[in-house]
Amino acid sequence: MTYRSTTQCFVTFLFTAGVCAAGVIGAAADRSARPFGPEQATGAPNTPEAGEMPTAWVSLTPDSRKEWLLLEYPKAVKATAVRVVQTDNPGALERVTVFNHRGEEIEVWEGEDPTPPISSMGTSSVAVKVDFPVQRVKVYLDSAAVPGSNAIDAVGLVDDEKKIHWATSATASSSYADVESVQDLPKIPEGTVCVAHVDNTAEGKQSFADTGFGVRFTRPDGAARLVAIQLFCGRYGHPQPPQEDFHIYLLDGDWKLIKEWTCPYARIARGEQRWYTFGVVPTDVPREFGIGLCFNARQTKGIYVGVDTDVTTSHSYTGKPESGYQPVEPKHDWMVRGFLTPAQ
Ligand SMILES: [Ca+2]
Ligand SMILES: [Ca+2]
Ligand SMILES: [Ca+2]
Repeated sequence: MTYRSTTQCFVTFLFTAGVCAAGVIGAAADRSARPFGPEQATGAPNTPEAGEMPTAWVSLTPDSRKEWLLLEYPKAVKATAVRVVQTDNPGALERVTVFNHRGEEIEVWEGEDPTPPISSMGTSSVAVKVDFPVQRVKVYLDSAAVPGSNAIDAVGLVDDEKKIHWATSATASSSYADVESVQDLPKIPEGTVCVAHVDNTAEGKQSFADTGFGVRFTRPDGAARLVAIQLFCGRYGHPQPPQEDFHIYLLDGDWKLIKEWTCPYARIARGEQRWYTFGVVPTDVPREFGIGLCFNARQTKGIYVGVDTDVTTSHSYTGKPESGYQPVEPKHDWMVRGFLTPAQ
């Protein structure tokens, strides 16, 4: 699991857009674009180095599913190639399609990414052989096959005069730009129903380096939307919190990701464990749902989650959305609660 702090990226990123090669046609990079959004794949390449840079598109989750990026160009051209500029964990490109004037999708390439996964970055060029002008291109990534975020900085459309056109708009299967941070709440929101298995006393505490926490809940009758979560936890490690976020997941009954939220590590005080209440963007939940947590803990930084052994049966799991969840044993539950409101 990779972790990134949007704030940190803003601070450290040096903007180098506007440096375009001769013969390049198309839009300049959209400076109002959201970090990591599909719009970051429009315009000419503007990501100066490999890594998690906000000037490239990154999917919502690093490895949990297949992803795609659909690009629109300023005009239809006689296309000869598509160039996919990959700036983090390349090698996941598995298919490229184009669209004819009737909107039909035509596959032009499928196979092994010309840029191998061992590269830090690279441009994959695939030939286009179609007898109609091209204005839309779709690239497909087998994200799960290449660990980490498979960032795409730009996608060039090469015409029969070898001019490269850059996209002016883009949409994607998902985007890390859609991750939202949770809000600190001073108290439990009024009019909510609590879903919980645990009491107020922790008989233990747990931290995981390479996996995360999951708790299953059943939505009560009349409650529909998750609006807040509560964690009984405390931070450990260096006194200064790391400049990164931990992750909170809303999962369905099959542990598939519905929504992800981030929370800065700094919101959790070092030392003694206590309840923290966080507001989330209200989100409808299925009858059976899960709440997941992932902290990317190390010896120097981590968060202990309270363990309640005073439960009649376990509802808790270890795992991560991309690798699945396994039930805990012996009997205990992670100290996590959810708060729901009726449907609007
Ligand atoms: Ca991936
Ligand atoms: Ca870009
Ligand atoms: Ca207890």
